[in-house]
Formats: sequence, C-alpha cells, structure tokens
Amino acid sequence: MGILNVTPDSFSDGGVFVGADQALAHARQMEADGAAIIDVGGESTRPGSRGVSVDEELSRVIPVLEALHGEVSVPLSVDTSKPAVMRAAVDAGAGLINDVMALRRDGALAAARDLSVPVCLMHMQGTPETMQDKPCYQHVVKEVVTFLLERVEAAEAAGIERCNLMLDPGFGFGKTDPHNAELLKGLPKLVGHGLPVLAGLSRKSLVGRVLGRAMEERLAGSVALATMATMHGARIIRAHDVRETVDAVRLVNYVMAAQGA
Ligand code: 9MG
Repeated sequence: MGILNVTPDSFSDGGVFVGADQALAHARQMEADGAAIIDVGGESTRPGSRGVSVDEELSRVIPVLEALHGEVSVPLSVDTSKPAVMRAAVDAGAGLINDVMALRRDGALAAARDLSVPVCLMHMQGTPETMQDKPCYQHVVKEVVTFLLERVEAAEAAGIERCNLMLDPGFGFGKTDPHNAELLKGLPKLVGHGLPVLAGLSRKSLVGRVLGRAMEERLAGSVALATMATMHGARIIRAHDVRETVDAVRLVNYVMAAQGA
C-alpha cells in the first residue's frame, strides 16, 4: 500500500504531493514500483496533529481521487475516519477505507456498511493530538487484539461483512517504542484470528529514535521492519518507499515459499 499524503503538514512528505497533478505522477510511480493499493489521506495523523474540518478534508482528497480514478489501475484507498469523507471518496473512486479510528466516529459504521467496500480497522490509544503523551498498557498485545476483535464484532453487528475487514495494530498510535516492539514480535497473535493484517511502520518515530535517524534517513530501518512484519504474517505493508519495500516483501515471500532443494 503506497502512501499518498495530500496534507500541507504531512508526516514525511511535507506537502510535496498536494496538487492533483503531482499526486497523479506520484501515484503512477508507486504503481510502477509495485504498489497494489494507493492510500490517499487528507488529514495528518502524526503525533501532535490536530484534525481538520470535513470541508477541508474533502477539498484535499476528492480532487486527487478524481484525478487518479481511471488513471491508475490499482485500487484506491481513502485514509479517513469521517463518514462524510468516506461516502464522497467512494463516490469519487476509492475502493477501500483506511480508518485509524476503526469506525468509532458517529455514523462511520453505517457509512462503511452502506458503501460495502473493504475497511481497515486500526488500533489507536487516544487521539493523534495527545496519543504520545503517556501511552499505557498492562499487556499491549492482548489489549490491541481484544480491541480489534471488539471492533470486528461491532462492524459485523452493523451489517459489515467479515470478508470486507482487515486489521492493523496501529504502530506508533499511542505506543512507546517498547510497545511497538512487543506488537511487532506479537503480530502472529493478531494474524491468527484469520483476517488480513496491515502493518504501517514506514519512516515512523520508532525507526528515528532507535537508530537516531532523521525522517529522510529511515529507508533501511523501515524496510527492515516491513520485512519482519511480512515474516510475521502481515499481508499488506503501508509504505512511502514502495520500490524498496516491494523488493523486501517479494524476497520474504520467495524464501518462505521455497521448497527444499
Ligand atoms: C494513516 N496512517 C498512518 N499510519 C498508519 C498505519 O500504521 N496504519 C494505517 N492503517 N493507517 C495509517
């Protein structure tokens, strides 16, 4: 899943891809590099960020989805937790919803049910503005798995088909570095519940803090973590550096599938 942030303050793109033309060029490059999904987001969810209004988010995301629709052949995903944005985005060509709030906003379950597209349910403790203040868990893996299974139950109760759900532990969303490490080691416990698991570790603070790397120096660390997530069963890797990440995932898959010579 290639990341296409269309926010002026985005986590690592710094607003470079804000215009629809630049967004299309970047999406085409990610597709050529092997992305199977392009995830378009108009609201930053980096630690400390504040939300934007529905109108602001719509004005960022919809022109980009319209520009991409029919021009790239891989499915488009919309990274949003707002029901109105979900509805308009699917209307504009998005075929997947990536919700960092796991459909907890009012009206989000109903929107996802009506739209009948696949949804990624992500775990987050707190909100982006405050989530890194004091993340706290007794058993991070158990708590994240329990939360996600409860969201699956809520989604199914609302009429969303189980086959349309995927799960994401939300690396960096209300987690310390040790929490993120535990979650990555414990990923098979989430994978074991049978739904596809998405992992997003690309350029995250974990890489920066552990290795002492600035944002633009996190490629090797991000690919290492993507490799580990794939080996632990993640089926979708959300990444900025698509070509390098796809190479790593393809090699893991090759080695895992190889039979004894
Ligand atoms: C929008 N966004 C930022 N980081 C993410 C992650 O790790 N997973 C998902 N699903 N979305 C993310």
